[in-house]
Amino acid sequence: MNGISLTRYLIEEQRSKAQIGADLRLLIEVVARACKTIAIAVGKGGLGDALGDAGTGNIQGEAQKKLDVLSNEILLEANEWGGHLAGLASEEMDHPHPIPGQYPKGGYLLLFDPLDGSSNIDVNVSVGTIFSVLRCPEGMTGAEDEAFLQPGTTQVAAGYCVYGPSTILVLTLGNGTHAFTLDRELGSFRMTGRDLQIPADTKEFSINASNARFWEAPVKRYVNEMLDGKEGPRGKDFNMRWVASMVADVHRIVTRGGVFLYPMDSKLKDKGGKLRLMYEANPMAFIIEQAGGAATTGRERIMDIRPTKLHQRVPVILGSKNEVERVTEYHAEG
Ligand code: AHM
Ligand code: MG
Repeated sequence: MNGISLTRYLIEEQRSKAQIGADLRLLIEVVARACKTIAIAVGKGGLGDALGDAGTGNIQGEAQKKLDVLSNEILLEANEWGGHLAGLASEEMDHPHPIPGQYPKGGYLLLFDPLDGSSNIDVNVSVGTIFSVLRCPEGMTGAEDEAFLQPGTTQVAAGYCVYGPSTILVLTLGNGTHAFTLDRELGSFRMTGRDLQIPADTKEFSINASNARFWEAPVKRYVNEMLDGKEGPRGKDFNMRWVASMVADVHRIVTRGGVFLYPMDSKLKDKGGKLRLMYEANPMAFIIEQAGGAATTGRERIMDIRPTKLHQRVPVILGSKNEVERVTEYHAEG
């Protein structure tokens, strides 16, 4: 079945398993189309006058890159008129973006980090888009923060698009995790991986080691044991990889296994963590679990968290199941 288009995959899902309706199919197609547009902007690099700072900041006090702002606009414009959404929320916007009055409204909510890994844009390293789809609760308009505050277990779809040497969309509709590579000549996404499976064991880990002195004891123990290699309690050598674009780091794990950690540390305590629950941790957790992996804060399954704030941050540990379970045990032991 390799090589079918994203459109065909979605139509077959709609037909055979009644997994998705026409609205959700349209939504995914529109997001994929927006990702193609972002891929073109990212690919132009310095030719497009899109590199560098936008000179603005987002609600989290982070400086926005021009491509952060552009990608956000591309996703908003693509999605607001189709009639499939009740509202949109983004890492780059303080509050949800309501559907403009002249357009029909639908039953879904779309959340996204339009361009994750912004620090890598100017140095030509992979960046990506992450998205999550929820149902708009009864009695809400989709313009209020509260409509979006649902645990990850309620997601109906999630995905990311990595803009690397090739552009790859990884998607779950709750029925496995699948990869689609952009055929640049045809301009369409074609399936290049069905039912991706993350190996339960791994010899590769991913963490920003410059934060080591701020980590909590269970994470220090876990990482130190890996660093001790063959001679240590793990009895094997580990390799380390850190792209600093979550999308790229997660894509490596989805492709060949591994464990990714952005754990709690003493300088992140006030914020709750580094990565955002609603449009980074939850969609990635859904994708990872659908590929046989696991995702936790160290103390709680990511998708079980009851969100209290749209821009809430959480610690994230995800990837190969046996590794995630081991870190979780270390947290439980204190
Ligand atoms: P961003 O959404 O502002 O790009 O921030 C999220 C990124 C993740 O992609 C990545 O895992 C992390 O921040 C990198 O952090 P660090 O600067 O500690 O390497
Ligand atoms: Mg991000």
